[in-house]
Amino acid sequence: MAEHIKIKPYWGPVGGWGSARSVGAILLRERVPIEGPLTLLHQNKPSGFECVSCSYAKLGDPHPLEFCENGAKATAWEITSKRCGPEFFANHKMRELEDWPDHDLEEVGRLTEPTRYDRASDSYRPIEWNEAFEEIGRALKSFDPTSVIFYTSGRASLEASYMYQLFARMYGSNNLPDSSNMCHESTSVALPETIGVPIGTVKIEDFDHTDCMFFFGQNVGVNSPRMLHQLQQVRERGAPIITFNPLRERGLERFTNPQSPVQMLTLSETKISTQYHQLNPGGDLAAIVGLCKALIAADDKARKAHRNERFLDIDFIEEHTSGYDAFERAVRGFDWSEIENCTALRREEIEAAADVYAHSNAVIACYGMGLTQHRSGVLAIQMLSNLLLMRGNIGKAGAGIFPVRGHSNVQGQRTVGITEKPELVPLDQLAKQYAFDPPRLKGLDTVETCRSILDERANAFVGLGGNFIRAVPETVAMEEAWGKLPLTVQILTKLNRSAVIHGREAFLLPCLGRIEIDVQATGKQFVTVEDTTGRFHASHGQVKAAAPNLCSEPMIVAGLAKATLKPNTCVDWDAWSSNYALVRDAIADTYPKIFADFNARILKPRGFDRPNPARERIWSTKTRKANFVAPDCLSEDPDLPRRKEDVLTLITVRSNDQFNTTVYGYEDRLRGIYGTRMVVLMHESDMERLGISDGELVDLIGASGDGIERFVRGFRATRYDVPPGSCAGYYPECNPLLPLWHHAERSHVPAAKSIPVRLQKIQAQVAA
Ligand SMILES: Nc1nc2c(c(=O)[nH]1)N[C@H]1C(S)=C(S)[C@@H](COP(=O)(O)OP(=O)(O)OC[C@H]3O[C@@H](n4cnc5c(=O)[nH]c(N)nc54)[C@H](O)[C@@H]3O)O[C@H]1N2
Ligand SMILES: Nc1nc2c(c(=O)[nH]1)N[C@H]1C(S)=C(S)[C@@H](COP(=O)(O)OP(=O)(O)OC[C@H]3O[C@@H](n4cnc5c(=O)[nH]c(N)nc54)[C@H](O)[C@@H]3O)O[C@H]1N2
Ligand SMILES: [Mo]
Repeated sequence: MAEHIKIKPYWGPVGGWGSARSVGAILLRERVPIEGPLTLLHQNKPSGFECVSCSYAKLGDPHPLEFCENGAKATAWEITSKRCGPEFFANHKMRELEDWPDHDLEEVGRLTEPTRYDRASDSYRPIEWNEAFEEIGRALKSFDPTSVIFYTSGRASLEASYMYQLFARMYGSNNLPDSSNMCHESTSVALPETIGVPIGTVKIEDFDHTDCMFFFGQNVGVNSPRMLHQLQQVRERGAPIITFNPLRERGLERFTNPQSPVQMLTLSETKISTQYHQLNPGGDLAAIVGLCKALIAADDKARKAHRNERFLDIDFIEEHTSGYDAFERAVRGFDWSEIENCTALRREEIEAAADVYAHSNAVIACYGMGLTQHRSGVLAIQMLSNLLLMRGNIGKAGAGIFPVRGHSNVQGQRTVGITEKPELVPLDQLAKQYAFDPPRLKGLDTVETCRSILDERANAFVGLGGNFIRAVPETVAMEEAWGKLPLTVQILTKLNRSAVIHGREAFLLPCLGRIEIDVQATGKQFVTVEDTTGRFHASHGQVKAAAPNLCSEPMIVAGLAKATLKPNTCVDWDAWSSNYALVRDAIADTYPKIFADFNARILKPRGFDRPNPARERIWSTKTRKANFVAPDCLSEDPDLPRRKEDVLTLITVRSNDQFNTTVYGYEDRLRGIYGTRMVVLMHESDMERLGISDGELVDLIGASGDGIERFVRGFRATRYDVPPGSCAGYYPECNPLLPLWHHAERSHVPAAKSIPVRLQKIQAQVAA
């Protein structure tokens, strides 16, 4: 439970002793002091397990300790010795647990038994695995398949994910939304149109050759800390790093490598960003247009002076791209005053960044949720692609576009068929391989799933991991509708809100985590994942299962499939779940170009790469070229011009002590916020203007203008270095403020980084 609130600026670096202390503390708290450190030695090693935290790449020649503070926390959280067994449920009603914070629910420990919701006692009661499968199968058979949702959170392995999508499709549904729909779906929509691949083009080796990096809205020190090692090397070579972010994130400023004895003992640190541009939330689209505009101006000047040095890569543009002229016209058409207005940056600042870009030969542009989670997120990513294409920065060593994905296998799940978009799946091949008629109708993505639940059209929700109702927008309405769902089935490791609030019939199916040893009838199994650079790796469990009665995810999917589907001689679910190599063979048959010889190639210590034509400058687009996209507006949000004076733009962020809805603790060390997550970070000029003092408790009221009342209460206003007119709060506590319709156009990613809100003083309400 949160206690002892302390808020003070943090001036230290990311990493360093603060990080080491934090890892030690969580290992003790989860009561894994001996096993923990030993397990950490196997993290991200060829014969070890893949970290269950972020999706960052794994090195071919790993450090002795290849993990970060947050990876260590994720490991401790999974291998905790705490348990949530039948005795816990016997003593707690769901009504009571509805008031528990996210941290406390997961902190109870690992679930140990399959359970079924019992209305009389308002709690979950143990059930035999087979009975659970039979009951769920019976219910699913009674529903229209298009009214059933099969959600996936991005942690499940390639094997479990492939089986799960096949199960859903054989059942008759393409309703396969996943966490990616709230995350990098904007990337998956933007990049195929510009460079012909749905993923980034950077490999870890590129860091050795890059001579400039950009960061747009990605908080590397918190969310992909292992990348700091590469950044440190980049900085040691003298290459600049330029950051655009509304918050001054410590993890993008300075780093002390906890694995460098010299840096630790001398308290020395590496400066990460050489330029830091604190722009308005959603100002990226305009900022990147500004960068392109400055580059065009520099090139005009060079041309007029008849200098040989051009700032555009004319040969590349002519040979490899389409649409440049229209793009250039559009960029020339925007005024600097409009760009300055949207970004809150001065023209000279943007020109300074453009100047570094213009003089660098190989540039990597990294980005994260700061770009994808806006109404115009897809266009902003396409602008970044434009910027890179102008100087041929795609398909050359040391250069490329680098979306840093979230969950450790979220990219891989798409690769093996987890998607609601049937056109992205080789349905004809599946039809042939398994002699069935796959559904062709488009399935529901996350936002559409929420709508179908709100409208009471959905009959069942099956979740392969994740914490759906806590992660999605419109929390209050969603929770109410969630309780009316005829059936909820959660395959999970720990108790969370999506289990506590439950459907009329509900089952919890606890599974093994990836760090655990998974022994099946044919022996010890390993699973596979794809990292954010498109490399596949094996992951070998290291510790004893948390409880004897847990099933692996493939076993659970097989159990559900057998109980639900008509027998099909082409799929032997039992054989698959007792030997995952057979699932890998099946994946290779479905996707031969990517996975041929899967079982042999995955044994290589560094894994193997997925083909990426854009890296070879082969453009799998309609034009067979890389496409420039002409921007038609600079605004992050089409509704913005109508906003009133007292409306602030709320950014929702992650702390250094959480993994998505999993809250490890209340120490956001890097932002200096301890003991509470109920804060709203504000600029002092807004505090003054609105008459709110530092530390005062306020309510946040949704201000999207759709007439629906949305609020969260009792947040501590905290003076912080955010751009005037914006404020920041934590995800998921702020999700009740996010309207379901407020999402990126085309990708449907909820615009969680630009939520219009008003602040209301609590005294004012009392007086009224
Ligand atoms: N430890 C840890 N690691 C994680 C996660 C975690 O919760 N904890 N989550 C995982 C997942 S699923 C994901 S998707 C990733 C998320 O990792 P990130 O992509 O880093 O996502 P966020 O932390 O939500 O926000 C990123 C940054 O965007 C900035 N930002 C906000 N709005 C804007 C904007 O308009 N423009 C710009 N330029 N910047 C903006 C914020 O200040 C913040 O620094 O991390 C993954 N890794
Ligand atoms: N406002 C706002 N909302 C956001 C975001 C934001 O930045 N702001 N970010 C969005 C993003 S990027 C994402 S990815 C989503 C995240 O949404 P989800 O992926 O749905 O949520 P998580 O919090 O990662 O899920 C945590 C749960 O997963 C279960 N779990 C953990 N490990 C395993 C495992 O090995 N197997 C199984 N089966 N279950 C396991 C545990 O029970 C745990 O409670 O949230 C989105 N929502
Ligand atoms: Mo994510």
